[in-house]
Amino acid sequence: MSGKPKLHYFNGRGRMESIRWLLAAAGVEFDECFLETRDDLLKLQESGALLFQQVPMVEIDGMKLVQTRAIGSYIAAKYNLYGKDLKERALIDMYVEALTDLDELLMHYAFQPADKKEQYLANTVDKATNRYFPVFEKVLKDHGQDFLVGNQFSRADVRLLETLLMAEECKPDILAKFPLLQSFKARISNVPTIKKFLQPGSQRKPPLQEKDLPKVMKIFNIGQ
Ligand code: GSN
Repeated sequence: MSGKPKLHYFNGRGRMESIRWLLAAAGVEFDECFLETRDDLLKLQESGALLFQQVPMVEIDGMKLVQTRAIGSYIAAKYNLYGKDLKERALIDMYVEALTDLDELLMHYAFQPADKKEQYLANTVDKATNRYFPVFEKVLKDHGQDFLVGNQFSRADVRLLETLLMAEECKPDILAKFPLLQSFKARISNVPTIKKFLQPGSQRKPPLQEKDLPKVMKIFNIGQ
């Protein structure tokens, strides 16, 4: 058996993308098993491999982990991306959860009906630039360090970079008023494992395309 973690999800970002980023940042190679049809999901459910009948699911260290947050916490702790003590961990958790909230807003943009897209994007950009980005800009300014927490690379840095890039996909100049986030982006993009993940041909997934929506919705029985 290969020692690599095996990721079970559809061939797109969704909830699994942050797990892909985390493993890549840790320099861990992984295999992926893609759900292509609803039948693939039903088979996986019937096999008993999914504790709550849901994906993401990651086979790692003899376990079948589900629940995105739990999976992320395990990987972050295992690969020393989770701070030096409980207080750093709490700070990292707060940052990661906030970025997850913003990510969800960004991710749901693709699912908006055509006539709601513009307003949805405006609201999301407003949240990003008035609620979330100023916090991270200030954190970097106040401590003057390269990383968000404890002067060492953590899952919070990985999550922030992932989110900054997603936000730029929605609005290319969204970081215009955040010089420290711009330099953070350049710096973290240059961490060797991340640099590799950002190159074409990696397991990083492209944004969900309109044309892929029906397939994903069918797999998960959304809106049926
Ligand atoms: O974060 C988590 O992993 C869980 N709290 C939620 C996982 C979840 O909702 N999975 C859906 C797919 S939507 N995107 O990941 C799922 O597996 N639905 C199948 C079903 O039969 O409920």
